[in-house]
Amino acid sequence: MKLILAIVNNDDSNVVISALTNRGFEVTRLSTTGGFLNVGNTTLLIGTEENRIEDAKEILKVFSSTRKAVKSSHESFGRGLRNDSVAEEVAVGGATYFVLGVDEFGRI
Ligand code: 2BA
Repeated sequence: MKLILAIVNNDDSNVVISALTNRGFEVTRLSTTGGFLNVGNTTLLIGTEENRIEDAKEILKVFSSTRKAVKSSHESFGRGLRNDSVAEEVAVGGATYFVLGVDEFGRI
């Protein structure tokens, strides 16, 4: 048994979750916030057998888009945009994932 943690864009989350559940995966969604951009994203918990990891990754790949996001400088947070604020463009996504081993899984 493995646990996939997958971080996806909020805009992709519904379609990714539908695709996963249609293929028989069990999914829990968490509302999360990225530490760098400080904007909301979605973290999926997907418990699955090891032989289905590649299937799940393929679905994440197909249904998660890469997009550009703009990060303004830390100096401007809470004070509105200033003339000397530096905006930085970063590429976000598709999905960032981790695969963890699971010692035990059960329902009681
Ligand atoms: P954020 O932390 O808000 O990061 C958004 C995007 O900003 C990242 O996209 C990356 O392109 C860029 N970025 C992040 N940290 C950076 C840094 N120190 N310097 C320059 N650019 C940076 P993604 O890599 O696609 O990540 C999307 C979201 O996935 C992240 O949102 C975070 O919530 C999560 N994530 C990514 N890598 C992670 C990791 N190693 N551990 C935990 N969460 C991670």
